[in-house]
Amino acid sequence: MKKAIITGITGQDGSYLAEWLLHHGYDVHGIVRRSSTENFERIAHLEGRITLHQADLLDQLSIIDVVRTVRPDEVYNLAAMSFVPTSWSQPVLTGEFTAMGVTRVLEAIRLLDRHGIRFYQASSSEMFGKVQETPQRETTPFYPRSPYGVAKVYGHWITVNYRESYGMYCTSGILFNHESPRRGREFVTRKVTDAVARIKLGLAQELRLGNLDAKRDWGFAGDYVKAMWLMLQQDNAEDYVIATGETHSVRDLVGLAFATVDLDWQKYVVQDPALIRPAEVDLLVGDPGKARRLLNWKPEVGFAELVPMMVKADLDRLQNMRR
Ligand code: NDP
Ligand code: GDR
Repeated sequence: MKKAIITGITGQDGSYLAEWLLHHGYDVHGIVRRSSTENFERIAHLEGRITLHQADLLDQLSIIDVVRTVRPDEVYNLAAMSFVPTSWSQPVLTGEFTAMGVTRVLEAIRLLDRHGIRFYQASSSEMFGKVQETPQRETTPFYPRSPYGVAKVYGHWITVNYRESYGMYCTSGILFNHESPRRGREFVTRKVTDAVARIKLGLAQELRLGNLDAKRDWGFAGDYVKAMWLMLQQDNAEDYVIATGETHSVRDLVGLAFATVDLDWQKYVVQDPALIRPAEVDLLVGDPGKARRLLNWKPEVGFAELVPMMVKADLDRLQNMRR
């Protein structure tokens, strides 16, 4: 039985990846950080089927300890400070988690079993930032626009460097935005679908947003975790762009979400200058051609299904809470 460690198992992607690995017969271990209030909502349904270990990306020895205890075949490094606006208010901490945290996990693997453990790094389309080419592919130069994006560029290159320096099986998945009903409510898709459901049920009157013109390549998290796993099942470790190849504006997203419940978005959306970012990523659209060719991966859920799926999930959740 293969063993895997997932850092960030309590996050959106961690929960879907844990399900996917269990489905493939893995012994699944997750790293969780100590907190006075447990935050295991996304993995509650997996209780008894996964093993959790306390460790922190800020603490080198705690990571070494978990890797030594579990002796995994694969490590998926999904833990990060992942919300872009917070990276301006906490740039140092973001660098510690999102950049240096990667080195700490790689060092644990290098020390304990550099040729036996395969490593996946959660890189991001935010690294393309002020895009130098459209669509963005594996060879497109990076130009990050936030402390988060800068930290992810470090994480990407240190992953490439450990592959090249030590011959370790290290891959970096450059994933474009991916969403689901389990997405954190601060991210724009979920913020919108949650607000649409509240407005529809009479629980809220307006939705405050920032830049409506930004464009993103939005996919479904359940599809994207399959690509992470596929990247670790190849003969050679390589880096891949994972995207749908389609882009939509925040305005399109809002229009579709409100239309799903037969409401006119213009009556409810208020633009709030406080939500405009110091530097914006205007347009992202990925070219998933390499992943299609080498991994035989393609997304199953498109934008037109994703947004109504999320609106419906929020409506169901809020209605159940009222019962
Ligand atoms: P989430 O924000 O939902 O989850 C982040 C996870 O990281 C949580 O489990 C969190 O734990 C954990 N974490 C944060 N800091 C630490 C730490 N110091 N030690 C241990 N664990 C920590 O992110 P997603 O699931 O959406 O994303 C997963 C990864 O993929 C992230 O690295 C993100 O940057 C990257 N990514 C995401 C994309 C997306 O569109 N979703 C696109 C491209 C990249 P806790 O519950 O304790 O907060
Ligand atoms: P992003 O996702 O920054 O792309 O990072 P987010 O959903 O936060 O923003 C997408 C775009 O929407 C615009 N926007 C708003 N965003 C938020 N959060 N809230 C608002 O009210 C709002 N109004 C407009 C933003 O300006 C932006 O242009 C996500 C994260 O998951 C990262 O961890 C990941 O690496 C990238 O996706 C790929």
